[in-house]
Amino acid sequence: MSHTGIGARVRRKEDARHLIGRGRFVGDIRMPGLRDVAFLRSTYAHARIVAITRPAGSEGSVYTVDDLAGLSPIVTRSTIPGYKESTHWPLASGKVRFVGEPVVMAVAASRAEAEDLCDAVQVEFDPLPVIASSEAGRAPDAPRVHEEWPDNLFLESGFDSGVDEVARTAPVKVTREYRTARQCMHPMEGKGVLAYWDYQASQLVVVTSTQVPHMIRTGLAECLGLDQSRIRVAPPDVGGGFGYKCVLQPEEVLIAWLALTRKTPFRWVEDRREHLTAGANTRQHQYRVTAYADERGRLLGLDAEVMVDTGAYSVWPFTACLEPSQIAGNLPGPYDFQAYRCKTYTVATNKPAFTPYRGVARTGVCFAMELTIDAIARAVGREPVDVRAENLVTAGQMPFTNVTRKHFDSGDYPASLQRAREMIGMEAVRARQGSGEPDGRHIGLGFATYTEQSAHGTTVFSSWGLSVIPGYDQASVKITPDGGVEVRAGIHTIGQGLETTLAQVASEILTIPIERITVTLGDTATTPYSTGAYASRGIVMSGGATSKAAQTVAGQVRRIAAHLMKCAPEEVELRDGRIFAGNRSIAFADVGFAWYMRPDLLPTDVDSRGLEATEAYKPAVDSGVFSYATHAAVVAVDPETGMVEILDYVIVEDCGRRVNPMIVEGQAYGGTAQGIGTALFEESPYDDLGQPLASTLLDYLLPGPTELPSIRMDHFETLSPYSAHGVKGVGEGGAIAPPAAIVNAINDALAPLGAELTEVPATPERILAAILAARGR
Ligand code: MCN
Ligand code: SMO
Repeated sequence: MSHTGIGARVRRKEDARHLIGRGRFVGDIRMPGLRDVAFLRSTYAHARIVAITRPAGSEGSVYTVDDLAGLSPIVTRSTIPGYKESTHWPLASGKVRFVGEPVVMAVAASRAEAEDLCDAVQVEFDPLPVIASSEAGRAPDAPRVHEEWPDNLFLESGFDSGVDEVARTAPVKVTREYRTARQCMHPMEGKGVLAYWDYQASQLVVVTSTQVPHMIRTGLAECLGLDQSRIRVAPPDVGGGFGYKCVLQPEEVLIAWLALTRKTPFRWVEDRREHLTAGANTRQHQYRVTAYADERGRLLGLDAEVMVDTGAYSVWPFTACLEPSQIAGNLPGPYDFQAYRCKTYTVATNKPAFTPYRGVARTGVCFAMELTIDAIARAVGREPVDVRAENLVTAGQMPFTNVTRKHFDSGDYPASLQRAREMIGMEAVRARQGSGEPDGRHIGLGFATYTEQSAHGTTVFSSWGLSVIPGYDQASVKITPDGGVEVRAGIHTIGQGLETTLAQVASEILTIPIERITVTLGDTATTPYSTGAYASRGIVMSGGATSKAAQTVAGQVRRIAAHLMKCAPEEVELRDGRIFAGNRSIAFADVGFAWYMRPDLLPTDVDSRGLEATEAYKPAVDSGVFSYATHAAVVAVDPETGMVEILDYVIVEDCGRRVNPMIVEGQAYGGTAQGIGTALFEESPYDDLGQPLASTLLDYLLPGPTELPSIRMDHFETLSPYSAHGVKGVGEGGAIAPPAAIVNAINDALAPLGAELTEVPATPERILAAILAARGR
């Protein structure tokens, strides 16, 4: 029998339906009486709503905020002192705060008719001055995004272990300003939600494309004023989430409210334009970083000031401050230094709310830190890879607690850098640079090393001010009467492969092949509580809970099997999908039969739960486990056109024990593709009036196969001492390093011209501007 447990490179169970078009997404659902919803959205970034005029006879089809009887606004709380809450009415109340904010909701038999209804509504706006950037938001006399606030800051916060001493004494000082562009995330399936009233269960059923079904139920219950037991969140297939779908969306609240009050089914499915101009915004950071080092480039300290343009509203449940908190905590990266100060400003602006996106703050943090390491290397005249190697936390220091109390559990960071250096062939690249390119392009080499914290525990969430997120997870495992297995977990499958890998974990313990294991995820009515799929926590948390539940069930099986085979439970061994005692064996079905059909065959002290168990996994250490990787890129830059070509790209990653190596590779490839988008292409610019300038995929450039290099990959497997089976999360890692590795490579290529880039995406325009600026110096 083939091994389908941990480490097996098995094909994904979910692909069996997805590859033949049998996935079932919100948009696929057919239901009698289903009505579609469209939104009239604000065309102004900041304006008072003077009047809304509906077409005659549209009562019951066109809604404004005044019609939302019984609904409470989304208010995201935080325990961090000084944090300001935003009151987010799902339909604008009194004024609009960003272009794309829903003002009117229309329902009709089809989306097209609902859009026509929206077109027939007249809204009179009285424009207000617009806060279109972090700088504008922080200006002394800036108008207020939320008039009841004294300023435009959700929070002013940071970390300070003292840098004054090193600032005075350090021989090398490097200061840079970095910017990462505002972006959207573009899962293949946009956000979508369908809701209906289930008369039989007397429940509101919300079929929503989400990463966090159990949390969405809590959020909806708060807004609707309904008991959580009266709400069932039953997510269907989710065509990618990437962070966008781990927050409560206003549209989700509105569709649920419609279904609750009208008791008929309603649906909204985001279109691409809504995603680009009204949905999630992410990534935009601005840094001012001063690094202090010795003559060899050994880091002595870091002083940073960071602004994050978090848009108008604080997302539920993570708040607008998640990203800045993570920036302050993660900026020191995988490096060992003690003097650190980071001041963060979470600025409210007239833009859509800022949501987490694969990598969360760490993509920007890695960009700022890794470019700073290269800048130090240039300042001291050494190879960046050597300066990097000498600053990394070493294997001998593990477990290592850094300046911001991140507790790195295991791994060999310098070895991943060394391996990447070998794979990319650094010496050959340097030789090639020396001889020059026949086509006049410049070759450059760049590295980036990062850590990926996953499976954070409760105290980490509470340190970010979040009280609704327990840092643990549960899963259930059950043997069916015929000897198959059912796994249930409240985390959801969003494309990342958990339907397969949780089956693999159960298979590892019970030895039953995954073909006989069904995995049910996400539905709040049928799965135990989970906070959901985000922060690369799935395999550590839900995998850990599945492992524990499977072990409990294995014990139950052993007890019954021992009784049936007249031996001691310790003599019973589970192997190859059967149950052995010495050279005798019985099937799992025999044990199933005994428990379910023949109580007379059971031992008297049998576990009354039978052949099933729900167990919880709580991280052994609250700061979780840390994956890490080094990415290396070789690029060619054309100084005449500013065009960049990625000639080579390698990844050396370590996520502990790989449950499914093929899925891990897929995660790293996919994440890296998104990271390359951040590095070179993707940008949602806004003008001074807060108008989004990228409203189609002609303006917003997503990388496709032709833009992506073929990526070479190697893996280390340093088992975490803190997690079940030594696993560490990997879902976000790929997206963290590419902007840093690629721009370091671009800067290496531009070094002979004296030009340096400090902003992504590294568009031809920006590269040419950097070259021209260097010429002018
Ligand atoms: N895995 C493994 N062995 C490991 C680590 C992980 O086999 N040592 C597998 C897991 O079993 C799982 C996948 O890799 O199938 C990712 O696991 P994990 O890192 O635990 O992440 P989560 O399950 O919590 O998924 C969320 C994570 C995040 S936060 C984002 S953002 C992201 C990502 O996953 N969104 C994705 N990957 C995505 N992949 C797809 N296709 N779609 C998304 O929306
Ligand atoms: S951005 Mo991932 O959902 O943590």
